[in-house]
Amino acid sequence: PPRIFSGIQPSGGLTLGNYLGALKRFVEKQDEGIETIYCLVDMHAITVWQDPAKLRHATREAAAGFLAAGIDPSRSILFNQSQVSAHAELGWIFNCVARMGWMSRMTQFKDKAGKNSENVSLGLFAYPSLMAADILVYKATMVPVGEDQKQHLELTRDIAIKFNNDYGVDFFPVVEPLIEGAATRVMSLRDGTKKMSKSDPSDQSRINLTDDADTISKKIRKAKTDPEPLPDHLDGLKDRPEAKNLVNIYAALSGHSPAKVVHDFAGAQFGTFKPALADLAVAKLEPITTEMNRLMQDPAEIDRILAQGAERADAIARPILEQVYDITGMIRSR
Ligand code: AQP
Repeated sequence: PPRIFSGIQPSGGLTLGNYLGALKRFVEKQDEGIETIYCLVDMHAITVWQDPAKLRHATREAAAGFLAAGIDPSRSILFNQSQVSAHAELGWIFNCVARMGWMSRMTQFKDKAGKNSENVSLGLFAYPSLMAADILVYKATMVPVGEDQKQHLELTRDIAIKFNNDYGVDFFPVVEPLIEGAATRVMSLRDGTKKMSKSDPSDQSRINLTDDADTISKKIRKAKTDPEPLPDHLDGLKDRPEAKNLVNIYAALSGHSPAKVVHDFAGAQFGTFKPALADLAVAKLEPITTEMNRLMQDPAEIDRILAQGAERADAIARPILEQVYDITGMIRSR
């Protein structure tokens, strides 16, 4: 049977990009009845320095976001990565399987390191190898992610294949990325060529799941656009990244296809389309924000849910890791 794994970094508040590209789809997969394991990858978050108090807060807030969006901890396993040490243990083994050259070709590393690659953490460089461990320590076969994670998932496949070859086993499965829907790549509201990101210095560039209705509306009304009205066909969005982005967001929030959205708003000016989008965004996001705020009143309850999830995750991961230790020749008797 298929098993789904995916994660989100608690490196700041969740954005509309994380919600539409990942979280909303995590809930859909859970509701399809597939076995789903979802992780707040706090060990990935510290590949870039995080203030400890903020990391703790962001981890609980992300957990609240998952629960508010519809993750049911009795059907999905929801936990934070550092509580299941099998991730780090398999991550080390994969550091010894993956090649330096593979990692140096990762575009996310190049983007995040910029010109200063001598001075970023070793963890940032090895990030995809820990990500491969996150997935394969459960032998998960399907990974719902946004478009930006495609290259990392290809590397996960390469690591699984090389491990199997190096040790002459047929142990790790080949992982399939699930990159689906109208919003696999939500763009910045200030620049239609840049991904919407939690770590963008401009708060105006993104919608946060913690934003109130007024803030969401203002950000959408102020979003960068071009002066043309909406076209009557999808082809008319080519070379109009900002317009295309708003149409895709509308489509993903409404559950309609981008083609239908363009059809419904053909010829409309942004003065009409933006308020409609703002109303839709508020209608869809406000209940989630309200529920998140309610859940954040009781952090001990969130910690309890994460601890329970960690126990269930560990029960799946530990036996798989023990087999890996055996395959690689580690003596495990005590
Ligand atoms: N803009 C986006 N559009 C669609 N999907 C997105 N995802 C992130 N941004 C978008 C998806 O969200 C999941 C979790 O991402 P992550 O937190 O692990 O890391 P990220 O991709 O690096 O996200 P951010 O927001 O850009 O974080 P920072 O700024 O810390 O790097 C993934 O499935 C991702 O595809």
